[in-house]
Amino acid sequence: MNNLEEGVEFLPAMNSKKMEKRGPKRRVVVAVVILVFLLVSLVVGLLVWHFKYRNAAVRKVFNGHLRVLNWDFLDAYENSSSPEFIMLAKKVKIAWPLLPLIVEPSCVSHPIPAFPRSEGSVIAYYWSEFLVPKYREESLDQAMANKQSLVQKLNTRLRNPVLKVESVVAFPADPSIAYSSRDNICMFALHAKEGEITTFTTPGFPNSPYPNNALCYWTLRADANSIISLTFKTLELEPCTDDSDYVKVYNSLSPVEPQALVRLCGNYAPSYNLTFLSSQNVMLVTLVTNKEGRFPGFKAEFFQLPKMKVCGGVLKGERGTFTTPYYPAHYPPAMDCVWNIEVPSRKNVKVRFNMFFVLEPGIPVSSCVQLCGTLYCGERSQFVVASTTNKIEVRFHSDQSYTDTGFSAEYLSYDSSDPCPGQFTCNTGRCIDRSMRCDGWLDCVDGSDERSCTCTDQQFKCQNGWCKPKFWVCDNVNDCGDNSDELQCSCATDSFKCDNGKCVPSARKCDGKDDCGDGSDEAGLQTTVSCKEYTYKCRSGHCVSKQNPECDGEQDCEDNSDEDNCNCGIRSYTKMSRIVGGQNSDGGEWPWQVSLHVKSQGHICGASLVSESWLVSAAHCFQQMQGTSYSDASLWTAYLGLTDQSDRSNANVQTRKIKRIISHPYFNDYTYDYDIAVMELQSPVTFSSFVQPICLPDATHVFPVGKDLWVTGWGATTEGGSGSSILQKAEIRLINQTVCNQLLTDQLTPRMMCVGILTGGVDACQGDSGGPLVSVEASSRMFLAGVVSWGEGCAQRNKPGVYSRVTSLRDWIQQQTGL
Ligand SMILES: *[C@@H]1O[C@H](CO)[C@@H](O)[C@H](O)[C@H]1NC(C)=O
Ligand SMILES: *[C@@H]1O[C@H](CO)[C@@H](O)[C@H](O)[C@H]1NC(C)=O
Ligand SMILES: *[C@@H]1O[C@H](CO)[C@@H](O)[C@H](O)[C@H]1NC(C)=O
Ligand SMILES: [Ca+2]
Ligand SMILES: [Ca+2]
Ligand SMILES: [Ca+2]
Repeated sequence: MNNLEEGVEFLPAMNSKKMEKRGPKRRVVVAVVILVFLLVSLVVGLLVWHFKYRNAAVRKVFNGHLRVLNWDFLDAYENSSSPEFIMLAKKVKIAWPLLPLIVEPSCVSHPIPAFPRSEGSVIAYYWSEFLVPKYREESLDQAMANKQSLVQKLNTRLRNPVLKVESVVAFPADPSIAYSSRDNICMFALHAKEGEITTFTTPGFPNSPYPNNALCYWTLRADANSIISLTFKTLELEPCTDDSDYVKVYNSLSPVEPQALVRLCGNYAPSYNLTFLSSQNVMLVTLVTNKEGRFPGFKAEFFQLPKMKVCGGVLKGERGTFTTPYYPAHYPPAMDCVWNIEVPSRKNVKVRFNMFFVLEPGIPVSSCVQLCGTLYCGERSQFVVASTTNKIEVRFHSDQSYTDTGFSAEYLSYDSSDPCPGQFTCNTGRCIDRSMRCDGWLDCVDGSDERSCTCTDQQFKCQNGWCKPKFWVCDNVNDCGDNSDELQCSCATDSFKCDNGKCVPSARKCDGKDDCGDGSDEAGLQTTVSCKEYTYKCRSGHCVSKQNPECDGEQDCEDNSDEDNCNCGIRSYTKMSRIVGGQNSDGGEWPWQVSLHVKSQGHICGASLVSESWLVSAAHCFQQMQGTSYSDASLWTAYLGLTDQSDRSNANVQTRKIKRIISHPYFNDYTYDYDIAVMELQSPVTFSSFVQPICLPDATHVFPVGKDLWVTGWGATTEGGSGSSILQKAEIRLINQTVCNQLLTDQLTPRMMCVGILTGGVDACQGDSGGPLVSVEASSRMFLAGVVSWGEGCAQRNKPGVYSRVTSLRDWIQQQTGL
């Protein structure tokens, strides 16, 4: 009880200088900061309850605010020892005890300061605790949720007519804050200074990790009629799990879930937008940490902005753009915007959303965009909404909690008789390239580009009439929708399908003999088995039957050698930017990607970093061509940590000369068989968030047909062709070797593998010769599955791409590099 007064505090909404300017007549908005404990109550009832129900008591914590009318602000309220402050604090405390339920004034003291909201009134933020008998818990929840009756109860209780309470809001407190006991509590109160940026950090940042078992608060305030823009410049917390450390930001001074803006954990790539806007002149930032871990924490800055008067507006003309407020920052909560768009009267109008992120984590979507009577919510790829008149209205609503980065849109006028000149018009109004019609991919969201098609030689006709590229037949993925592309490949009912596609009688499964030829009918039986070509061999020489045991986080070999040397295949950033859009990669997203330059020719090939000193690339990059011997190591420079080819002097980029290049001696420049090479760097690289090695799979590693893989590159090939300045990525899928070999008229060797582009939206070449094809395995660790080899250099829509199969070339890589 003795720390009670510490929890009560009154603060002005704005600094006093500003108030003077406004003149004495103007009613001043006052910030009152109150921590109310429900101490004062009906003492008799309290005692009775104490004896009767103590053991069955439930502790309930509520946060909220109440608005007090007709109260003038005094400078003395800034000082919690002043008599004026103490008097007001008493009045508010007398006003507050709501229900005769309180038993124990147990002072859990996390003072949650408060703030002003509107002209002529004072808003007090409070934190109160109740101990209620279990059977009254529900009625307490109901009472607290009923705003009307709270106000009534409060006003009848008030003896002093000067204090008139207009509204009361109560929310159950955030459980992880209210019901935890933590050793380290820290509190900081900050007020934005006009025209200045205020910086704050976690305790110890950046020299020491933030404290464990801690609860920290930063209350951020700005002048009345302002809002706050908060940006985390760096943020590195414990990786996200259910009970990991987190930072939570509230659009309030109370840590209550209905006003939470975001929960942050892990670490974020520098391009991830971590700017958040409030809807009022306050914000609360909390840090909640668990018992262990050593992580740097965050550095944040904030400043005040004038509150936006109107959102939306009238937009006229042939075309134009508009975005959610403060895009690409996280839009403020509780916003309503309306854009009325009008194009010249002879034309029709359509709106194209290029970026659309209106997502609320784990909660039914309530922040939405309304167009032509339809609601659009969540996270969407580019889409178009067309109107059949020259007008369209776009409405945007954001609710009280969890905001996102919003949308960026453009409107265009179009001719109703020819909405897509030279292109195909989807029934939704979107324009797509003519070549996308009947190509087996849904390019129109409604699939209208794939209706009424005649299948070509290269396509498979599904039973439901769709045409699909033949290479999606027998890849264990239902592409037709009716599974007809997979039916002819399944085994008879009493037989087992091996990983290599062979069918063996079910009785032969687990009989100790390898009937499939790849061991898949015997996999998972015993842990230690006799060694075969397809079994993983531990360093001790023992073999295990488990498929792909390397670096999966489980000890499979007795000597744990399957989990040695696993410092690979993991990105440093757990959250990548979503706003760069399209197929552009984010910095640090593919830290093993290498760009190989030749003096005066620029970027020629890609490669993958597999250790501090070794790269894996394609042998065909190092041939004799046009009088240049590309096998000469001194011609080449390797760029690591590079994302943008035009930004090679970026501090995250490491440059290395090449010591030697070893191409596979069996490389055949006619068939491209054995298209692999390794390169040793002059000096080792330093691993960082932008430079990390990819895992090399064991020779026995299985990448199943139908698996999703990623290919990355700047889109250049040795054959030339225009690339992209930003590193591109594409998700592709492994194709059945038999099917692919038929399509490519028997050109495949066992050192090759086939992939096809997975999604309809990708139409440009994404990979570079020599560049990586990676597979995401257990616990998001990535393995090098292939090296871009031939087939137009990379995967294209209607043609499979051919890659060197790393597992078949693994032993050679080991011999050359020792890895
Ligand atoms: C706060 O008020 C008390 C009591 O009036 C006074 O002693 C103290 O000096 C004041 N503090 C400040 C910082 O003005
Ligand atoms: C985030 O959005 C804000 C506001 O538009 C912008 O100033 C900032 O540069 C963005 N940050 C990043 C990393 O894109
Ligand atoms: C590949 O396709 C053939 C049919 O063309 C099928 O028999 C085989 O099982 C498939 N392979 C795999 C691994 O699914
Ligand atoms: Ca299509
Ligand atoms: Ca399929
Ligand atoms: Ca393992």
